[in-house]
Amino acid sequence: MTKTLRVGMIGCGFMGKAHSNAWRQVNHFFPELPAQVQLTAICGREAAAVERARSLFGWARAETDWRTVVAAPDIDIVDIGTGNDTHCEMALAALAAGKAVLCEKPLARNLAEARRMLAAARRSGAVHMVCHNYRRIPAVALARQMIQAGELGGAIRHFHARYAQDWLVNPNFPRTWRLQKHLAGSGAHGDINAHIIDLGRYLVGEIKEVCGMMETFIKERPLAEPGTVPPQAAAGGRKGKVTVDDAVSWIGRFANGAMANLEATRFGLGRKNHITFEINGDKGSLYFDFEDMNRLKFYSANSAAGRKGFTDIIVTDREAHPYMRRWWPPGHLLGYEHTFVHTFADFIQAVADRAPVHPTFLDGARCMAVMEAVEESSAGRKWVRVPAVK
Ligand code: SOE
Repeated sequence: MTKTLRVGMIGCGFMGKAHSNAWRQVNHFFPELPAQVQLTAICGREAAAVERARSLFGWARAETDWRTVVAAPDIDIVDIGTGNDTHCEMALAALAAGKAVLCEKPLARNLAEARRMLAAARRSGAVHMVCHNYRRIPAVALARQMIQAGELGGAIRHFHARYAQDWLVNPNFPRTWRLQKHLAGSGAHGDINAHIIDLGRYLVGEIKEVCGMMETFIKERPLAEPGTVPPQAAAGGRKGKVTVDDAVSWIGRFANGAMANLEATRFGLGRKNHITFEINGDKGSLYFDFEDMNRLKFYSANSAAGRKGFTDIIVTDREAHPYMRRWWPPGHLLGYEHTFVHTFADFIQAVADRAPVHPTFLDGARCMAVMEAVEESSAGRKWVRVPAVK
């Protein structure tokens, strides 16, 4: 008999929408999953907004107190898609109640919180995962397979990545929670650098030491009018201090000797959600650009003389490419929303099997350890070793 897994989702903003869509689609496109998902409860602070999200996305009930969701006997999975200041408290409560937990990135505001979450996850024995959805872009999953199979050679030399957005270029963009350290933990660093650090760890390995620089270009912004979507400046023209970074650049060394070179910015004018990476090995290279996410570019040193150059792999082959047999005939492209469907499919399988699923809270905490080392490096203008997280 197919099992039922009942989901309680906390958060009904951008991630609430992306996650709701994936929970609704996952059983249709992954019919062999051993469990059927039920969209049991969606939770948000504001009753009218959460009720709107409930009816729009097809959840059975709307809640305004996350503690009710976490404690509910008819919930098996708690999905946390709220602001970063709430992740730790919610995950600890959900794990203590024996629920499986899927948590948005960054796992927490800082390494201390992430370590507490990891310890709680281990104590509970429940399945836990951080929602680094970009790992499950078919082209990225293929890149990992190719690296593991040695197609880039025996040694990786470089991981070069950039995540650029531009939504903060306007100095009148208001100071939302994402721009306040006590709520967000950090700025571009935790929000988007966390994604490319995660990709670096996934594709190349652990990062050993770092040297970074962080910048806040606009130090004060208009206060935000609470509850406005998109965020509006409050009347009265008062300003508040921005306490997180706008941009971060850093270099580092992986434990396997590869060099890292990463940049994350909310000031990449013209760049909306620009994620690129290039990986150079001693026998081949890969290049990926999220704005062309169905394509992976591959250079092989083994190509015949006179035929060398980057070739385009269109990652839509049902037989050869990760996740693609669930979707369309070759050449029919996937988008951003599919990355969540893939993530949730693997999560559901793991919950049904009671097996670990990457990226775990250990991955989330190790990512956070790299982030804290970059912050320490930037503040002290020095190289810093990444603290061990076991
Ligand atoms: C905002 O910068 C944001 O929504 C991030 O929070 C997501 O993680 C990223 O994938 C898209 O941009």
